[in-house]
Amino acid sequence: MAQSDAESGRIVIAVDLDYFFAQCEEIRNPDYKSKPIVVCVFSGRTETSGAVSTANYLARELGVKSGIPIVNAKRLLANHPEAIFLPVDHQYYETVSERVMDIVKSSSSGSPFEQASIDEAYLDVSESSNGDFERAARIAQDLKTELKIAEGLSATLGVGPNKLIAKMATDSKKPDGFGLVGAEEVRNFLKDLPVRKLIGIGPRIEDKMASLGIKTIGDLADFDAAVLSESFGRHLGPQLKKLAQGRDDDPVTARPIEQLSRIVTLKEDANTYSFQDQMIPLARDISQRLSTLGFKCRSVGIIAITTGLKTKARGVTLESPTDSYDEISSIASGLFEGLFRSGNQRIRRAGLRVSGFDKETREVGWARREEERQETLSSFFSPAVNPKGSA
Ligand code: TTP
Ligand code: MG
Repeated sequence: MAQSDAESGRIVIAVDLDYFFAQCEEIRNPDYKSKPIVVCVFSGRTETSGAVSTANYLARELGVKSGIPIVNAKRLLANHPEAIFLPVDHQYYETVSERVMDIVKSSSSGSPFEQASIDEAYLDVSESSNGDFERAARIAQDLKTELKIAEGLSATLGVGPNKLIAKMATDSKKPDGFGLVGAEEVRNFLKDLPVRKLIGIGPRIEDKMASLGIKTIGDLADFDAAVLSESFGRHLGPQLKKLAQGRDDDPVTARPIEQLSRIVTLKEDANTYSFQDQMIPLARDISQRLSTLGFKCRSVGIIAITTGLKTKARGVTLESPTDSYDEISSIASGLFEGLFRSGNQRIRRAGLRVSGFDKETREVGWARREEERQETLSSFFSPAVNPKGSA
């Protein structure tokens, strides 16, 4: 039989930054702190078409949340002329995220670290805390303080016997909070929560659960396994029951970085390579990041998104790997010039991408889930580009 979490003695810390994109905007402009801030993915069709990416807690108190149409958010904030609507600035949030993740990673020397999204990470501190939840709590509290001092950012942290419980402890204390659920407290912590609060249960599963009379996570944990398998399938049924019992053996896994990319919206649409000045900071940033990571890349590519929202990607493979700004920059220039020579293109967004990191350095790298991060940024690439593909 599998070991229970109490027996395995695992301790995991979950970190999730509060209202991340909106908080980044507040750091850049402290006047925003006293106002409702709504960060938007404008689709460009009309002035208000698109969806809310996130909002600060002042705006959330007035009903604004991730995913709602911008027009609805405007309606909710109609009586708040001080409210500010801003477009997403991924480039900036990525840079803040990278600094935050470096702090998280180094907060517990050598502990397994996993970045789960742009603003979310896990540390397995079983060893560094010597299996002691109080010590783990101190590591987490110190990290929370450090993020505040170093970056001015508020985060919520959770400690638990696995990733699921650490994450749910975090969710229960948002924002600017700290939650600890010891291995022996898992059942009590979960039992009265609505099933919807269990990570992985969305509205559809919730409805089906309701039709079976399952309202709380405790109901699900005790529910007949055979009926669950019949209703949700032989894989999902038992999995849901296991999660409801607070059991999760998913390890905190460092994942290698496969690629790094940066992209910007051009000051003006371009049909020649007239935006070299806007590519300079991107190339600098990538070169700096490569050198911080101790990486060199074998492939350098460009990404261009046309005014018709088509994505064009081009790239070259180098004989000897590089992290040099000059080299990346001049390759990118050549690729953009070639792109414009090859046809009549009108470009709205442009970016650089490097990949093909040396195997050796990749394995010992900072284990950033770069691809997944990019995928969470829904508007970063159009679906036409496969971020895993070579440029
Ligand atoms: P979350 O951590 O889910 O949300 P959050 O940080 O804004 O708020 P909190 O953690 O305090 O509840 O997501 C991180 C960022 O991802 C978020 O700031 C913006 C982006 N995001 C979207 O663009 N669309 C979405 O639907 C969600 C949920 C997040
Ligand atoms: Mg967050």
